[in-house]
Amino acid sequence: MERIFSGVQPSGNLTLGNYLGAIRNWVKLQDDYESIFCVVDMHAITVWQDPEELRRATREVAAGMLAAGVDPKKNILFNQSNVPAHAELGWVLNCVARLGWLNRMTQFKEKAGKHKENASCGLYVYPNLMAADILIYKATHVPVGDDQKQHLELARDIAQKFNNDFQKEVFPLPEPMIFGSATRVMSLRDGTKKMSKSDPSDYSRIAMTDDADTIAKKVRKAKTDPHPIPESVDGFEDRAEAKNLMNIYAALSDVTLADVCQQYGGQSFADFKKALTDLAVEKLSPISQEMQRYMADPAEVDAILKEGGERANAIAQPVMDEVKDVVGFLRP
Ligand code: AQP
Repeated sequence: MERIFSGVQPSGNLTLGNYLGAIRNWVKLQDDYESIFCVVDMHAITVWQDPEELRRATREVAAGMLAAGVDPKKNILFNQSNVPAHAELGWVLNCVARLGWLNRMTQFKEKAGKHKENASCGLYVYPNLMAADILIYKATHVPVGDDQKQHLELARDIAQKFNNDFQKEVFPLPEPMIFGSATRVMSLRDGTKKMSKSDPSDYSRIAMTDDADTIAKKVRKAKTDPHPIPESVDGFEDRAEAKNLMNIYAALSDVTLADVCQQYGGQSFADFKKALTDLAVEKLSPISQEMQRYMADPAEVDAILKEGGERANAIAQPVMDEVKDVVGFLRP
């Protein structure tokens, strides 16, 4: 059976972007693939995280995955720092990846911004650790949002260079899986920026834990434009915010953007926003209620993560041993 690896950082509250771009798709794939889902806490500390908040967010991201329908019996669900082989392989891959490759990564440029001298070294080599996350399980497929496509291509380059350098087919080249009409959910305040957990503005995102009133307020305040809703997908030129809201609607209702244009074309955004609010509340409330139930019982979440970590470790450790042998590390 082919194997999936994917992860989410506990770097804040889970967003609708994380749900539509990643977690929702995992649930659809879990019957057809052997799946390994990870709360990537080591990635989260590439920018400052308050330790208590990091622990809370780690449980919350796990709760979000469980509440969305990830089955911890069928799949492996764990937190990254609990399986040491991620860091071990990450170091080896730091020595395989080339500086020139990392210099092209747009996420580093966006996250480090104008102060890149002050960014952590971890933020810079983050894509190498992400490659290790995938390759340590010899995963064949990686379901991600569109924002992670470049990092996935890098993971393939790293796998290929490792195999070439050592003349051994150790790693399969992982395939990205990017689905649906919401592969990149954009900020509600700026349709050119992606919706992000770490955006300073709370109104830029819908969090998975938002209640109905908060969702309504955020959708009402979401930026649009004075024009009516276009009747076809050709009518979105220079209308990034309009397109984003309609894409979200399409994804939540499992129809195409063209269908939404047909349904709401010519109407005002005020009416459409009401419909979008109702739909978002209908789809997200059951998940957020279930998340709250898990968050009220941290011992249950911890037990799931612990068991998942043991199962992940059982796959990762032999691969790490293989890598050590191939690289020439003595295992006395
Ligand atoms: N806006 C988005 N639209 C579609 N997919 C998205 N993903 C994230 N944002 C969107 C997908 O969610 C998965 C987990 O992402 P991550 O937590 O590893 O990191 P990220 O992509 O950097 O997400 P955030 O929310 O923007 O986190 P911060 O603010 O900490 O950087 C990935 O599959 C990603 O594609």
